[in-house]
Amino acid sequence: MSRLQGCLKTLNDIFIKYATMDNNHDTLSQSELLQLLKDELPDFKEEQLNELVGVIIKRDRDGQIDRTEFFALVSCLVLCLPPSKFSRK
Ligand SMILES: [Ca+2]
Repeated sequence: MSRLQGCLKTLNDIFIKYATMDNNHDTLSQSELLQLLKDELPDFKEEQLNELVGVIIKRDRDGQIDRTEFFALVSCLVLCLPPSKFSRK
């Protein structure tokens, strides 16, 4: 498996892991999204993640983040954050 394939599989696995924490397995609720970001972006401050999730959920029409919206969110994070956020320490 190539690195990109591995990354896509990992992202999909992460989505499934958190989306299935409640009865709606196809989407991330606000609490599922917040838990995902806290666990998977441990370098971020909790206040930053709370604010980010608040903005995302407020702008979302149904308050549920589906797979397409999750991948769009990940793309936005990659594009908006400085490359140093992704370098290995
Ligand atoms: Ca869910």
